[in-house]
Amino acid sequence: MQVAAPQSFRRVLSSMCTEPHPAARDAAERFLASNPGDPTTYPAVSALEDEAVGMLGEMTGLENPHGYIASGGTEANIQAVRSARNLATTDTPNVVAPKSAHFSFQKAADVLGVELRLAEVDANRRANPDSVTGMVDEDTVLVVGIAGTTEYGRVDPIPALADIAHDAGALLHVDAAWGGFVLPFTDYEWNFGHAEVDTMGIDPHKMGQAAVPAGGFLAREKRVLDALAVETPYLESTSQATLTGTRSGAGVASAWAAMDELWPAGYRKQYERSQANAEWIADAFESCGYDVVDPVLPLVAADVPRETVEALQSRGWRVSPTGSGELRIVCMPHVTRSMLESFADDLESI
Ligand code: 0PR
Repeated sequence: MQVAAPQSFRRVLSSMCTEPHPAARDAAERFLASNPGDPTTYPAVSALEDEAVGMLGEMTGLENPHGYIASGGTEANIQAVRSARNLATTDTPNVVAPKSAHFSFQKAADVLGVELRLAEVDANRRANPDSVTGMVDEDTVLVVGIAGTTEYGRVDPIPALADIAHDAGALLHVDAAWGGFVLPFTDYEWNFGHAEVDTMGIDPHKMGQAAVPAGGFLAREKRVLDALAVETPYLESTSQATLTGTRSGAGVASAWAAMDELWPAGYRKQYERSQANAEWIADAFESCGYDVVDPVLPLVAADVPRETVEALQSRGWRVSPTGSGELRIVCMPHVTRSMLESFADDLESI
């Protein structure tokens, strides 16, 4: 039987997935059949998971992290909401997040029976602290800040949001699913060392160059992770804090291998390459006469008309729009300068 070939990354410009690092691919293949959800039966992958969480802690300014390798940013966001809800006493919990938050918070609110309040963003597309303050009340269990938004790569004012959350008796969650592997090389204040962040999502399977599925959920305090744990009577281990039960050892092992290989020098080099590419393609859009949203992280949005986007798509470019219709290019590791040059040639000729 002929197995279908996977999608090539040669023309993929808007995805947040990428070609895994060769060491990560190799590790994923070797640990495919192990299940970190059952750590006493599969201790080798479980030990790798502990080390991977330790490395994520190092990257995010947290000395003694509590967490695990999740299936991705969606699971981390659901778990942040779930933990905050479980720790609170209100019967009518709400979560306040900026409008720029990823749609996974809608899923979290839906499955957990929590009200989601969406605050305004400012002219620079960052969460507006005044708007957040206006929405927080005694039933607020969690405030969310995004460190690298899905559509524009913006970093919210995390220290200010942490103050607002804690003044209201709520927790502060940072969604660094995409930004977490580039932000260590910038001057932004986004991590556990910069502010009183309680939980964070950070995805090795995005800029971290691990194989899918590899997300990260981190908590500063053990009690916050423990608020997620259920008893597991028929396993040798006694409790489980993850949302999934059986999960792939591939994600865990590949996250470990990618970070072992690339943190910090390899990630720094990748950030510099990606950021330079983002600035290059932003200039190319501008010289074609399009308005560009300044790439503060390696993600560019340009106001390109729909017909042009469709013409690019029909030439094989995998490009998707933002909610307001801009064409979005995410400078992931597989997005090379020569790919962008050939894209810019097509853009110009259209
Ligand atoms: N938080 C942020 C800030 C994100 O950008 C994303 C995903 C998530 C959470 C959710 O992460 P998971 O998808 O890992 O659960 N943002 C991209 C999006 O939804 C994900 C994506 C990835 C889209 C690859 C397309 C694609 O080909 O747009």
